[in-house]
Amino acid sequence: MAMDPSAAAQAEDAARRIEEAEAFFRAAPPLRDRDRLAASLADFVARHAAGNRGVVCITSGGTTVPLEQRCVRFIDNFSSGQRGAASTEYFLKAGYPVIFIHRRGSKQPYCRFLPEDSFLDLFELGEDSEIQVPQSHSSVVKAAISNYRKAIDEGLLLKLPFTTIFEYLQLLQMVATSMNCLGHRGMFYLAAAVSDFYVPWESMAKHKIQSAGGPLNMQLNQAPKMLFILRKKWAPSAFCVSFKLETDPNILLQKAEMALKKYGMNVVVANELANYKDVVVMVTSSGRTTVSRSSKEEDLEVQLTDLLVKMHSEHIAQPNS
Ligand code: PAZ
Repeated sequence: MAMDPSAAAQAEDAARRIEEAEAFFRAAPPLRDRDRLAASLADFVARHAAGNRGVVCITSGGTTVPLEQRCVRFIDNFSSGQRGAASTEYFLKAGYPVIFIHRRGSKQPYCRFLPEDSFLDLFELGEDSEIQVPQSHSSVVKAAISNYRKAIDEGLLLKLPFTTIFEYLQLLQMVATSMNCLGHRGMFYLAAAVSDFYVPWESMAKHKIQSAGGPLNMQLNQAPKMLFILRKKWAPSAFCVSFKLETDPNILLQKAEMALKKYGMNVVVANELANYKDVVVMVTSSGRTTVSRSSKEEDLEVQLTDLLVKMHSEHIAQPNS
């Protein structure tokens, strides 16, 4: 029987995207420590596969795009990891085990309120040179230590670091294929800011690019759209939440709707650079929900994660809806 032409075009498009993704992975420099990371991931997923709770993979922070194989220079983006780190805390609070794929050096769960530029201000030397935490910081430090230790000791938090786009996408593939066994109980919360463009490893300069040759002309390739592969191949039953950031408010919602349909996401969280900490719009197939920060003291992620936990419970309860 002949295939409907639009279904044939879709199948062709899917095959092309999958081939592009596979070519990306074949050419990428191998992930350092892959076996050790894979073993801790397999152990984490196996432990939580036995329960009946959801498990969430959160991605956080920006990917770099190296310009040289022995990298001196790279392209980066603004993402601080604040959203991913805050959301990790709230998902843990809601009882979710969390796999936290994060940019090295970005914001970390429970450390968001510790001073960064004057870390040593957290400590002082006592009379016998013992280290003390001044009274003014002690409650923040105690809360950070106890919440973090609890998450680690109870085996609820697995942290996987990346720097480059190559590491990020390999980790995402590894986590998504491992989480596939969780079916509808798996959730992806993809808050990382992933570069749309990159220099393929095989065409990248090996050594530091020299300035003697005059101005630098460089062509960047488009990064393969891994959301599509995540949904189609790696973890088709999972609950997928992606984020869309724009600077132009006139195109934001339209782009979010497009991502929802094109990549088969359950939710696309649309945010604008000018106010992304204060307001986001959750776009789903049944409409749009605006989520705003209720006060300067409360993280927007409190409400956002709360709504997503409810939607994920429905996804688990009614897998075919
Ligand atoms: O990491 P952060 O808290 O500084 O920023 C979060 C964010 C704006 C990067 C995130 O909400 C987001 O929109 N991520 C996806 C960006 C994109 O690729 O469109």
